[in-house]
Amino acid sequence: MALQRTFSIIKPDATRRNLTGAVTKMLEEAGLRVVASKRIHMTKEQAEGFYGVHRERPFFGDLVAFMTSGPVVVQVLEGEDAVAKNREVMGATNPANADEGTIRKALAESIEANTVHGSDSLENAKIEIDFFFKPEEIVG
Ligand code: YYY
Ligand code: MG
Repeated sequence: MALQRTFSIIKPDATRRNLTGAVTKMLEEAGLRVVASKRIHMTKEQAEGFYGVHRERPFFGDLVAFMTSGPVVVQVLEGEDAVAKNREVMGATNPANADEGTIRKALAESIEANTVHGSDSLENAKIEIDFFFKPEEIVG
């Protein structure tokens, strides 16, 4: 076990439905600590850059449109094995396949409007945290 930091986004479907507290509660109950948080409205350029690995995928345009359709809350989460723990509490990408007790099972609307983002590796967590946060914005 190791203390890690990971990156999370509470997506526009959740901010629209006033679920930022509900999502954060589930993250905290999973043992994750919010050590940085800010509400932003992503620009098209930010969303395209952030999801650059998906640029060639058929859903890329829709994904960028969705992520810029309303405010999001970007967060840094800290905890033991935070990367894997966050992926576990998020649930599967498609809420139809998500396990009971996960955020996406409980709250997501669709495979696109799936409520949360979470880094998929420690390496990507560092890259994604640096994409949105300055070091002094993270208070552990
Ligand atoms: O990491 P995770 O968010 O669970 O899934 P990814 O495969 O990285 O895809 C990123 C994002 O793209 C996903 O959360 C929703 C969207 N998406 C989609 O709209 N349709 C797909 N078939 C796959 C992904
Ligand atoms: Mg992903």
